[in-house]
Amino acid sequence: MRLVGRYSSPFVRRVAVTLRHYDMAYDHLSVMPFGAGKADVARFNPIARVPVLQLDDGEMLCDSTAILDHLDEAAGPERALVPSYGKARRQVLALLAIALGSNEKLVAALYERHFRPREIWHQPWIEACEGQVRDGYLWLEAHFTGPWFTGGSITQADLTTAVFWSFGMAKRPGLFAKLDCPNLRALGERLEVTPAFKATQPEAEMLSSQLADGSKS
Ligand SMILES: N[C@@H](CCC(=O)N[C@@H](CS)C(=O)NCC(=O)O)C(=O)O
Repeated sequence: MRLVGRYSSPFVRRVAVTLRHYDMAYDHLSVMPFGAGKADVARFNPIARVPVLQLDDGEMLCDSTAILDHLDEAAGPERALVPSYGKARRQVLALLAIALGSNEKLVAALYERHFRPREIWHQPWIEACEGQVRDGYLWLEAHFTGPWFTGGSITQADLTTAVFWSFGMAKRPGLFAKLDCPNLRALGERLEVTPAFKATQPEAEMLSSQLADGSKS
């Protein structure tokens, strides 16, 4: 298998930590879907987005949720990080919907800062997106059971939220440091020291330096 995309993308990284959690071997093609890398990514995905997982027979899976669904199936129902059916499945999917939505709103606000000249940043849009980010993480915090999100077993809600939390702390430390989310902070710290997370540290990337000025507050 070949994973396309850089670990600096939280969507790519949640796939990578899951592959490692399942002990599934993969090659990593570390390319960015912007600038010079865009044409490389378009070889794997017609709309040049990451992540893509290319299977050994050449089949391409696009979008982290579709990729993780395949990995769960390959891992089998006993090990799957999203339970196969029933209330347990709905519970994990409900948590993932809010984690994914919150991260997408964070990315939308980051893109506003990155892709538009500072003079025409639309501050009300940035604030609306970041308000949704805040509400999403506070909801997740309130729904954390412990020791893992849904109780005694680790699920995809844990891996994904930890990846997204670290991404938010790196990109918008001013916003994330103010969030009253001790459970999510502890979850992130706990998982970041595991082999799967250590082996998938985000690369330094161009967006960081270009965003740094406006995104630290
Ligand atoms: N829903 C997608 C989101 C993937 C996504 O937003 N990827 C970003 C990198 S973090 C990307 O490829 N951006 C380039 C673009 O949207 O043109 C997933 O879960 O995989």
